[in-house]
Amino acid sequence: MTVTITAFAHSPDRGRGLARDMRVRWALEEVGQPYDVHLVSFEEMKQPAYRKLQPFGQIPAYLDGDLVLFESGAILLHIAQHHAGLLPDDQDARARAIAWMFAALNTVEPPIVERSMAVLLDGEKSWYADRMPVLDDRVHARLRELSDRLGDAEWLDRAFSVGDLLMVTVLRRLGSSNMLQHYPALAAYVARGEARPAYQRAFADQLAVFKATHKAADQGRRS
Ligand code: GTB
Repeated sequence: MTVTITAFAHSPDRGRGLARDMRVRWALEEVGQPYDVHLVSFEEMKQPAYRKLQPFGQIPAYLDGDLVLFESGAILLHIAQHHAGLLPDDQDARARAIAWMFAALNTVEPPIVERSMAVLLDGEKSWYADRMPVLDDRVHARLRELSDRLGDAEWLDRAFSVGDLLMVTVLRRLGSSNMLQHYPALAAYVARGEARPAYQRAFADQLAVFKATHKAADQGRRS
């Protein structure tokens, strides 16, 4: 059965691999599971037919035979549980890797997303200048704590796991802010994730989508 995931037909990240299909692509590449990608427009994402796959009208969704899944964390856990390579065999280590997934999604991602949404949408608001230092501080607090915990280790709990995969994709969202520069251990951690061949393949694939759709739009404008 072919696995299919959904992704933006026109990603607002312009090929930087910041949208949440990237983490699913990366996980599928890590475990060697081939997959198809169904590209969806913003309009299609909000239609009832798409909401049957993803109730909130978002990407990514994941389809494998009769199984339809949404929420990138649940999709990653499913992939990791059904293939070797992303979760340790030892039960305690497995539980800790899953705890790092939750930490990435519930503890580290929210302040990062809140800050990036403010940068993206609220620059003109009267309260923006007062609000940003608060949002910056919340992100810095998490980065400091994560960096302290990582120390000089390569990965969060010995061997690379789906917890690291998720955490790296969450930290990448800070890319253009330069905040990671204050935490050399975290910057090196992200670079180690990005250097993995599976990451490179996933990144190239999502970039190819951006280039193809960008080129088609350019040709449309010229004709
Ligand atoms: N909790 C869900 C999950 O983890 O799967 C969240 C899914 C989600 O937020 N999807 C976003 C989406 O579909 C795309 S990834 N948004 C459309 C909508 O809600 O209408 C978030 C994202 C979007 C853009 C950038 N960017 O431009 O850099 C980065 C990340």
